[in-house]
Amino acid sequence: MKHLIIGTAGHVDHGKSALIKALTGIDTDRLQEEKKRGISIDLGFAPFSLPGGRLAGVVDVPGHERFIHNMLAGAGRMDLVLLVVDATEGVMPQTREHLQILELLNIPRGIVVITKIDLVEEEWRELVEEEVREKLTGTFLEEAPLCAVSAVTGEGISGLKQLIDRVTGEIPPRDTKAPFRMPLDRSFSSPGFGTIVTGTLIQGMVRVGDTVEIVPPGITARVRNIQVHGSDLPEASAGQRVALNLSGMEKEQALRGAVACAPGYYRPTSVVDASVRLLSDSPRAIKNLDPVHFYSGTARVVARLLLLDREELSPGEKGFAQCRLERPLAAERRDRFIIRSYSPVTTIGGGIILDPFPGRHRRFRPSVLQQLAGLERGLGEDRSFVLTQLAGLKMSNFSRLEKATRLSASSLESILKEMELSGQLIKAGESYIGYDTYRQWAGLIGSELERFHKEHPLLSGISRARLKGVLPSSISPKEFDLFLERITRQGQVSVQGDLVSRCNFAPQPSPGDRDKLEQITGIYRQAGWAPPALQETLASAGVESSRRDEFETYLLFSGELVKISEELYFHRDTYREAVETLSRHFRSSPTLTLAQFRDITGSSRKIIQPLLEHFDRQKITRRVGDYRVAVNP
Ligand SMILES: Nc1nc2c(ncn2[C@@H]2O[C@H](COP(=O)(O)OP(=O)(O)O)[C@@H](O)[C@H]2O)c(=O)[nH]1
Ligand SMILES: [Mg+2]
Repeated sequence: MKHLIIGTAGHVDHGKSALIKALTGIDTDRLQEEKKRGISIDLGFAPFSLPGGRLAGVVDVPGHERFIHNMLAGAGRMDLVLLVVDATEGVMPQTREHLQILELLNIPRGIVVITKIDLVEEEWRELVEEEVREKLTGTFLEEAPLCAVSAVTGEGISGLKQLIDRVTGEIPPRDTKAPFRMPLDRSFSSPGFGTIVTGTLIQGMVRVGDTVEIVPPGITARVRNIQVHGSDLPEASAGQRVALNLSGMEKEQALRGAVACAPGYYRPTSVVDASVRLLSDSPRAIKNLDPVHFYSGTARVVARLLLLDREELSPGEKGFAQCRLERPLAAERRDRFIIRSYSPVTTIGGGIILDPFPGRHRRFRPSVLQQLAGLERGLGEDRSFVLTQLAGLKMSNFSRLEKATRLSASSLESILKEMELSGQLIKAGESYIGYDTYRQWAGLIGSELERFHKEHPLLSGISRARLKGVLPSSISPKEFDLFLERITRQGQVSVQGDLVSRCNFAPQPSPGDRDKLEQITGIYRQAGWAPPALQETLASAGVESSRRDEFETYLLFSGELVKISEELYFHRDTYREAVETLSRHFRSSPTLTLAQFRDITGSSRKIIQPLLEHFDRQKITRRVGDYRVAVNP
């Protein structure tokens, strides 16, 4: 079932409320004061059964300029607007202001309704229609259908109903799978029921028993009951006018301007980056940090605009601004807002939120402006937006991306899948990386490996921790491992335990290195049981100090030398001789003392003690008091 919201707009007394009464039978002027003064002050609501059988929610807005803030609270999320013009008066100031607001809020479609035709002659009516058409040229209603009616005689009303039915039939359904979101326009308490909040459900669904969060302030409450146009329902979905009976909160905790939403969906924000446009007939320019009234959803706050790309924003211009809000509100990328001058209060422009959680910016920073331009380009398109967010996060798992993009899990999932298939992003384990980041990182890793292998041709690889140092430090070791695993599959690198190398790399001593290596092993072979200190030997063979670790690693890795202790290295022949001597001894005797082994080998205590300790560590021997026994006789 598709639900939709129809709203009114137009100058005060042009017959909006009377029209809604003629269409729906409901008097939307519900406040006592409204009845007494005969004008609409606040929003009025009515259910509207369309001829085709669907039920629409109608939001009737006040026209009087003093109550534009109430009009704004209702106008935000209409599917269709009825722009009402009195046939006796034609287009008036609030007709124009409402039209500008509707345009800034990007209301998708409308019908122009000329009312009170019972009061004018046919000829006059045609003149008014012509005038209205002319004034709508260049606006979103330029091509809108136009209809003339009388709420008093009923003329034209049934034709208008048919027209509304036809136009709304073309409206695409709202996203009911997205997280629940409902800007509140009223809250009151009703004896015996507690707190009741009302609003237009703009996305998702809500069910009795759900926990919802009210932001701001960010408190949760349980939905005890749901009403849509006076009937109790078990659930409500996007496009409906909804009243929620909430348990666990006071009405003062849920004021107009707050949003009821799925818990955790919003964090209130008091700074947003936006693209801001001033109306070409705005009576004034905005200077940097000028205070303005800022209207978003049903919220209204005072904001100061930090103009990021110009000294001042002149009528007709568009620019980037960081809006610093006096009070926090719930905001989302793509939300439209209206700005009105601080005093006197008139509508001067509006904009689109590009980033609801920006960092602090300096003005005129090319990098900031570039980023905002990217966000703006991505507004109509979720894929590029996801990519921009991913580029900012570098590498991210699903839930972090979900938070950053505020897309519903289901739509994010399908976008990620599509982009993975088209190669725009790479999946590494459970993490996602934009393809550009991936390529950049793979390049960094590749050139680091080249550099390392060239500098240390004797080493079989670089340690993971050292290699990770070439990538941004924000990456966790786990993410780095996932990334490595992913590029390993690509066949560029290979990983052996802790060591990473270019694929198919094997240590390859240069002829010069080979000479030095032979010289060193020669010295050790000759020295036998009285080996020299390694560092000195390396130095005497001409190994520069920066490469001594590398030579040592290679000599040990290739098995030419065996490390007995930090200070003691044997040539492999001497080591084999030591192991053979040891096993020969144990064949004839179950125990061995240090002195015995020293005498058999003709070596010194300085050598034998570390050697036996080495055998203990290798689990070849085991120490028992003053002597040793074989672990595996
Ligand atoms: N004769 C006549 N009067 C109308 C018609 N529609 C509204 N009115 C009168 O115009 C006045 C303002 O109407 P209302 O609906 O309150 O205007 P709103 O401020 O736009 O909501 C009221 O006195 C209505 O009775 C109409 O079609 N014909
Ligand atoms: Mg009214």
